Amino acid sequence: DNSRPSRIALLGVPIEIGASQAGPLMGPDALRTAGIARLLEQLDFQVDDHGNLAIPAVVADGPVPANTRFYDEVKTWTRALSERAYWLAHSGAIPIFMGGDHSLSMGSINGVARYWQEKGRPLFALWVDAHADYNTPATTITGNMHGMSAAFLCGEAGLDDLLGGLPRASIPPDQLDLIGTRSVDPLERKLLRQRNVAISDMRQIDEFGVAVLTRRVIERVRAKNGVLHVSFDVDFLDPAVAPGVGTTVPGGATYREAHLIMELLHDSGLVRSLDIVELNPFLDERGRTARVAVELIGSLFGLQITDRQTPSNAVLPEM
Ligand code: 5AB
Ligand code: MN
Ligand code: MN
Ligand code: MN
Repeated sequence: DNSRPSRIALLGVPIEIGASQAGPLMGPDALRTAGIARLLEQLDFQVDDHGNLAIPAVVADGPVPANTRFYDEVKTWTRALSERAYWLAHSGAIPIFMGGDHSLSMGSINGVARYWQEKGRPLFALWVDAHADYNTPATTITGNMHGMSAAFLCGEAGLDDLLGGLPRASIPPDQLDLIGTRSVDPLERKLLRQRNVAISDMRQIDEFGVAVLTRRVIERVRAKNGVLHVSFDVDFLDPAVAPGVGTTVPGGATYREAHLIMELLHDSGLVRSLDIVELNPFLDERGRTARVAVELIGSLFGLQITDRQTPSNAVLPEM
């Protein structure tokens, strides 16, 4: 059914070994301090904060692919989070996974995808990020696994053992949409081309605006009666707006562009889960980036400038 869930489940995922710089570990608490739960409650959601995910002791119990840093650690997080994400989705709440670095999406989206697979509704993922995160062990330059999560999600080879015995629900590359892209590695770019992944890069945002590009995504999800997972990497934003990230890339989205994407996604009624990742409070300036992230989540969940319905070109509310 299409009725919008009224409950939100917050889960902190303090993983940072997937990134190159320490700090994302503090992300979940910075989002809490910036008032994420309070804001969502004001928007009439029942909010349950499930605290931070903890993992069992990391054991080196299998083959480690070349060019993967902290593989066994990421594997342990991925398995624990996939299981947890599955059950949170199953509970009927909208899970928000508070990172932590972007390698957490290997677990979060996998678990959520398993749930929707059982429900028979296709899951689409919108990757809001300066980067494509479509590296594999064969294409990566750095070996950092936060640059591999979208590729893992689409079933690319090279990380097959990451989930062990857990079911691997992959989404086909044509159900992945990248937006905000402006930094892609050479071999990664080739792979994206081969898979024909839809990319709304910064050049397209400049030319067409985020509204047109976001509606295109929404229409695609609707056409297949799908649901949408949003994977929001804070480095999507311009570093002037969001300095608290480890991998800043110039030429990012403005504050309003980011809000408009969130507002349109809210109006679509299609979003059923969210990652908010790569916030690095250690690099932030007086909590600015954490605050911006929480404000954007507000827009994604219905915070409006006025209480009037936006007319004209807007996506029609779901029936
Ligand atoms: B992020 C880079 N492509 O693979 C790599 O912040 C950067 O989750 C990845 O988007 C950035 O290491 C990962 C150079
Ligand atoms: Mn990312
Ligand atoms: Mn990024
Ligand atoms: Mn990053």
